[in-house]
Amino acid sequence: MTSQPKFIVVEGLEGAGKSTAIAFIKQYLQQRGITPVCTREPGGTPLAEALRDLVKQLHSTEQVAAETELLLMYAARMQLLQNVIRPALDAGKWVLADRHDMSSRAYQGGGRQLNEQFINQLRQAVLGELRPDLTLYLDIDPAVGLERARQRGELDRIEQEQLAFFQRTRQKYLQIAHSEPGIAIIDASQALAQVQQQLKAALDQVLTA
Ligand code: T5A
Repeated sequence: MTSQPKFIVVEGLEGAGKSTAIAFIKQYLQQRGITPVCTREPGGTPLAEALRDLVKQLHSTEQVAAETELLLMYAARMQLLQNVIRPALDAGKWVLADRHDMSSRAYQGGGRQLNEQFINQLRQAVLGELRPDLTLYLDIDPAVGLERARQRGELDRIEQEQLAFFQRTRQKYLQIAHSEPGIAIIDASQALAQVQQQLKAALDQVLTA
């Protein structure tokens, strides 16, 4: 088993099962003597959590510009990177992240159709060369995912978007997953046991790398 710390990210649309997957992965790693530092985005520090509240709440008196939304995501990400993710990796700890940069590329790049060059400039400024060792992308039909999310309670500002927004977001997720290394596509429409089998297979690759 490797002693190198790894940065593992779980991605996907609302209701894809990210929280459920994170709980499983955490336990799977702990059984192998690894206690990961768990993060979520946007959020994970007091300031970044405040930005999360701002970005998720409905603003009845003004429209949130897509560029503003993107900048808030990267502001929260910078704060989390500086205060949690980089220090953890530098200290030799594993990091298990509920969403990261791929979310901005998919939601703001795909869903909101923001300029890719603008996003890439922000990525470079905020992330530099940092990339996850493994991204587990939980792929789900947005209609199925949103129905799961709806059953859990009230939908937030982004969750209230039209289905077409989530279809564009999914397309961008898939486009990135098919064209870049280190991304495992997990069929999240399957029953939990099958999803966990897929997660194990992908994790075992980094555990033995
Ligand atoms: N955002 C975020 C951006 O636009 N840009 C960015 O850069 C970033 C970082 C964040 C919001 O911000 C946006 C995206 C989001 O809109 P969030 O709370 O982090 O919000 O993300 P959500 O996707 O809203 O989280 P959810 O809790 O809705 O989804 P999960 O975590 O994917 O799903 P989970 O595990 O809670 O499961 C949902 C339900 O499905 C069941 C679970 O038991 C649960 O009831 N379930 C299954 N049912 C059947 N079969 C399975 N295989 C199942 N797996 C789970």
